[in-house]
Amino acid sequence: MIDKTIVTKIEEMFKTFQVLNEEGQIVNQEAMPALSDDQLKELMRRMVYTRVLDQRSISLNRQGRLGFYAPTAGQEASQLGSQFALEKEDWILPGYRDVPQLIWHGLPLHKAFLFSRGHYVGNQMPEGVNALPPQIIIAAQIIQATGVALGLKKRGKKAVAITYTGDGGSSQGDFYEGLNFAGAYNAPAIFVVQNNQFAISTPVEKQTAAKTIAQKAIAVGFPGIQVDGMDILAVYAAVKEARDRAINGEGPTLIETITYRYGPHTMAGDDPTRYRTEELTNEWEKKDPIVRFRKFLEGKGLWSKEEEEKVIEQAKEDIKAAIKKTDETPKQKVTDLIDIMYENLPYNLKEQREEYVRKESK
Ligand SMILES: Cc1ncc(C[n+]2csc(CCOP(=O)(O)OP(=O)(O)O)c2C)c(N)n1
Ligand SMILES: [Mg+2]
Repeated sequence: MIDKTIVTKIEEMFKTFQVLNEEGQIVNQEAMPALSDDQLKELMRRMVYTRVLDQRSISLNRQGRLGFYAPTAGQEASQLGSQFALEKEDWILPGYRDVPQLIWHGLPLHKAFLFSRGHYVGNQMPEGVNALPPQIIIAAQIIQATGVALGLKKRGKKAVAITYTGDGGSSQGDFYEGLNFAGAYNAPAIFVVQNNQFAISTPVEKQTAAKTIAQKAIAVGFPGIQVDGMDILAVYAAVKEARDRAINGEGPTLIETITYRYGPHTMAGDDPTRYRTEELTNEWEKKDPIVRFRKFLEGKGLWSKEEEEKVIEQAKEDIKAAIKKTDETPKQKVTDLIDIMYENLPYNLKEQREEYVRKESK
């Protein structure tokens, strides 16, 4: 009666999709995305730039010049390859670690720093930057992405909503609800689960009995794919196809990117050596997205040490200027928080506002 092999049969269908292997060789020519040399270089430029941003953000945090920060090193291919497949009109609903995608979608660097400091200006997207602020509540953005996608569909826009969560996020009720609703209403949504092997200290093996997270799409009636998340070409190709599907009315896609974060969960004080071995991290460093893409580009004569140096210098310069701008932004006041939340103030807040206007003018 109950076919016990059904699960393994389905799981066997979920093979990790790869285009570029660890040695920087194309292993799947058919799936090689049609990117120009300039676009390939741009992918590299963005990964190098983002790695520098991560290193600088960590030291700025340690100096007390930034606040909340979730390190991104290791996840560049997953984050930037997926964003590169989007168009300006697409909407991003990020999680707290997904600041790089926002930056390449148009969020100015100083605003990313203000977000880190908990300043409301960091959560205000400039006009034309289609994104929500990074979500801290795990997987809440999944439901919201389905809603945004349905809104785009209703308005007849040729655009998608893409959202990101982690392996841990895939255990939340919101995850299943959001996916199911998107499937039921054929929403133009892309759900990316960045499986970086851990939810803070919990390993993915403890997260679910399923062998892949990608297969969870089957239960809600749309396709899922597991992608080598250290391979920027594979991530790009998968998201590009998912986007094409979505805008052609073919509905949502679930994409699991297999990746790893080199750093701690956040800068708030977890110690990864207490839940991960050094050997494991070393293994993942061999899969590094920048190292393999550098090999690939060098093989094509498209990249040099000098070029990389230039990107690093540019990133450092931009970060310096952005931190200056962050410091120059007026401190947020209590009245700001009241003013940005309401169009019409309830009476009790009116009273509080008046009180704070008095205090702040002293
Ligand atoms: C609803 C909810 N529960 C718990 C937390 C605390 N929390 C913050 S990050 C995190 C782990 C998330 O891991 P994962 O989804 O794998 O994402 P990663 O941090 O690895 O990118 C938890 C439990 C939260 N922010 N929201
Ligand atoms: Mg995780």
